[in-house]
Amino acid sequence: CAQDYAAYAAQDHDTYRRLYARQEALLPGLACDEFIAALPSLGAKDRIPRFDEINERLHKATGWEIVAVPGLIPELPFFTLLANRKFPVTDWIRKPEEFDYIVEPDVFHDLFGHVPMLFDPTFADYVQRYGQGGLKAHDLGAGEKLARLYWYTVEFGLIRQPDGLRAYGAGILSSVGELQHAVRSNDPHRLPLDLLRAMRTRYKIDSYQSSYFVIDSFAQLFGMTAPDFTPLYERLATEPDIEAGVVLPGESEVTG
Ligand code: HBI
Ligand code: FE
Repeated sequence: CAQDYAAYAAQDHDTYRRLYARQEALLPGLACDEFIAALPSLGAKDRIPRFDEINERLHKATGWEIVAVPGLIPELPFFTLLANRKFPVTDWIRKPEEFDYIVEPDVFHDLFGHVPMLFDPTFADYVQRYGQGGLKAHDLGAGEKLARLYWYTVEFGLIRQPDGLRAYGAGILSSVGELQHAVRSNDPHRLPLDLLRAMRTRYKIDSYQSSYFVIDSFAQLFGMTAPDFTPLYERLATEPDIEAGVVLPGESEVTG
């Protein structure tokens, strides 16, 4: 669908402005450098930006564009959009009473959380390759396994920078509380990203994560996903799922 800009009430623009201001203040030392560098590319801070204004900049940067959707869409159209360098962005914003938390992604989660990272060429290539892999996974009935990889990278991924751990996942970057929890707290377990381990690991959608996976660079993330996943899916079919928060014997945690 197209973004119905006239449908936004003054209150909606004010909600966006308040969410943006609060979240932007939390980023230093917690959000990865690429995210902080790209955030201004969203344009307006004091109102919900026009998607076509963002698309002019985004398409120039990495050939991606955002498309308005009414909310979560089925797996197949989702993967198809990503494979074509189109990112679905929910076009409505949460109500003031949902200011601190909303389960389903709204325009703030999608724009503030996801879109800045799509300005990074390597990460943008990873997301397209993820979409292409999703189409294959869908045919193999492995969509749920691959959804976990999306969850533990695009939504809740951490990256190790020379100056320490930082967040690149949209679910962390668009959340007030989870930004500190994911990057600083001693409670969650942080493991080096391994494709099989991540795709075996279950996740919860309505609480802070108890497991996070850490990469060393977006080039590493892109490189890991080059091979065909079919042999991985075959192995996954024989290995039991792992509950979030569990560290298996012999696993070494990432400390930062
Ligand atoms: N739909 N709009 C939207 N945004 C998402 O992030 C999304 C989706 N549908 C499915 C989905 N994500 C995940 O299940 C993917 O991992 C498949
Ligand atoms: Fe998301």
